[in-house]
Amino acid sequence: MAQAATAQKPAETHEELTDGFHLIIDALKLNGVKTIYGVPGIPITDFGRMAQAAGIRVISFRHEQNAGYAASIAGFLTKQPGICLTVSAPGFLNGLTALAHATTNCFPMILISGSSEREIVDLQQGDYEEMDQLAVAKTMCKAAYRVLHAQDIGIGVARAIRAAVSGRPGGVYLDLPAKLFGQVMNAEEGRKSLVKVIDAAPAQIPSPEAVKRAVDLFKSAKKPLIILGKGAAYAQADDAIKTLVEKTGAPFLPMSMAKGILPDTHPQCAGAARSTVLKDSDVVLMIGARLNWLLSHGKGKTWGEPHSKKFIQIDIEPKEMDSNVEIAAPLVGDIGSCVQALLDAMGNNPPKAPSDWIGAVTKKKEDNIAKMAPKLMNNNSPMDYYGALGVIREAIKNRPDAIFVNEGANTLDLARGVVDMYKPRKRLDVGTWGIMGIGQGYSIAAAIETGKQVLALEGDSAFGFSGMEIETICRYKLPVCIVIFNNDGIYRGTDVNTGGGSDPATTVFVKGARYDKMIEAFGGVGINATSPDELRRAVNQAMDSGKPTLINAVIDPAAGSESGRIGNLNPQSVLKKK
Ligand code: ADP
Ligand code: TZD
Ligand code: MG
Repeated sequence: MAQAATAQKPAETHEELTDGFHLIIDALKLNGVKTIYGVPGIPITDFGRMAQAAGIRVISFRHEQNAGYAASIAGFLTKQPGICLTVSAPGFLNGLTALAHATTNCFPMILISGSSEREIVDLQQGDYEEMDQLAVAKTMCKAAYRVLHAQDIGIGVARAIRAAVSGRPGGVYLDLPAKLFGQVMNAEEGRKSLVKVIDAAPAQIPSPEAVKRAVDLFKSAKKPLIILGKGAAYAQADDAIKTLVEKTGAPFLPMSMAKGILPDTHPQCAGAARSTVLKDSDVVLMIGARLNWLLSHGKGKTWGEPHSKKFIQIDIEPKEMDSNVEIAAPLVGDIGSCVQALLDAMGNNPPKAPSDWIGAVTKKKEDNIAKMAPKLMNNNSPMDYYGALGVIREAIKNRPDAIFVNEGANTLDLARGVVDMYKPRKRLDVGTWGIMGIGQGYSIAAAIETGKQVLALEGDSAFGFSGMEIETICRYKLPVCIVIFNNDGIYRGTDVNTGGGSDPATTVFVKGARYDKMIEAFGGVGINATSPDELRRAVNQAMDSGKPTLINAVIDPAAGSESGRIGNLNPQSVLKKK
């Protein structure tokens, strides 16, 4: 509120004035916004400067997409909307992928873009960076608003915040035309026009009938399974979830970003017996996870005999129920309230998972873990994925507070299985779309929002999507250690161009590239690691020092498989086989 400008009108009125710039900053600060991620330029350069001067941390990126990913994951980590700020048309479009990504992943985020003059845009008269941004954004987010008058800034910001975090969280677009920033109004009127959002994401209590239905069904289970999704991680209901899991004794399966709500080393964790629990369970309680492609839509071979199981689903979004298969016991509400309601209804007599089922799952899991163990201990050079992942796994075990960012194909799928997480919201990855490019944006936001060390494990292709942001990491001196699993390409570095021309295959990169040299250009630490022992030393050095570090981990170019673990999703040409 101290931001109201003190500019004075001509002497006779002495009216205290404020303007759009200050009102937007005041509205954001009033609602607890501490950080803005963005890229400056017309018409928001001065806005960024003034926000910084007013005590908001303004992190300047090299590309809006990465700033957008940073904002999206800030939203996931904090339950407050992450803010991304861009210029008009091209900057806005660069941020839009991240806005859509936030919406798809149910992360609260607000993309704020400056835009050009409405009168010119609407008559298509060719303004500087002209585009009807509001119309474009609408299809990609939960809500989209434009503010035309300074006196509406308070309401505009409040609506954007509430839309982003209430119900199922998602991306919101806020369009701010250039003229708005300079609009002047009476400072006192301006202060009164601001809105502090009260109870932005109200608890949503499930109905007692729905709770009873869910408990009765869960009690009938002979082979219960609890699936935790990233909605459960987002909800920050960690204690209630842990109590529910432990009281029922049921095996639990964490989806990728739900790893660590309970430790992966927990006796009930069925991560290493995934196929078995999906196939053989009879009642499945889903907490903040969707039956989308990541769970084979709840049907097919993965899930065993047709109609062999019943689902209980906890979700804040009523439309999620029956989206892929019938949900026998829908529990609509927020996860904290729903899990607590289940606990209350179970009281001192919770259903206990039968011991033969627990025994079968535990046996399967121990067999799989034992099979994997020797692979992770090899010291081959060049490294295969397992030898290198053994080192990463150990690094997170030794530093369970570190945030682990992960993208790639093999580098993602194998790491997900191997690297145990011990605490909630420590694993951040490609999410619902399997999107490449989140690496540096996520790392930057994770370091800034949590103050913790970040370990980012990225395929050489994945890294390339946001590689330039290593300059941002060095500029802000962030404790980020990037490990690139460099196998000379996408999935593998050994493909050849079967057409026989001189162009390389479409999936390979320059052989023996030294990504570690790139960060040296910005004063960071670059290390080349050719064996697990070297990689271990390098990771320890980086994480002890907290200095921006990029480790080029040389992986055998032949070690990976096409599309990692999801090669089956590639369409096949019948003609190819002729
Ligand atoms: P995963 O990819 O880990 O399986 P999804 O992103 O598919 O997870 O699912 C997350 C689900 O969690 C979404 O359907 C979303 O509506 C839901 N969700 C998010 N936050 C909450 C909350 N606080 N309470 C209830 N459901 C939530
Ligand atoms: N573009 C975007 C935005 N997201 C994508 N998922 C892809 C393209 C396609 N893609 C994948 O699904 S994984 C991947 C691409 C390009 C890169 C895999 O190579 P990598 O990992 O070097 O990162 P591995 O270890 O070599 O498999
Ligand atoms: Mg690769």
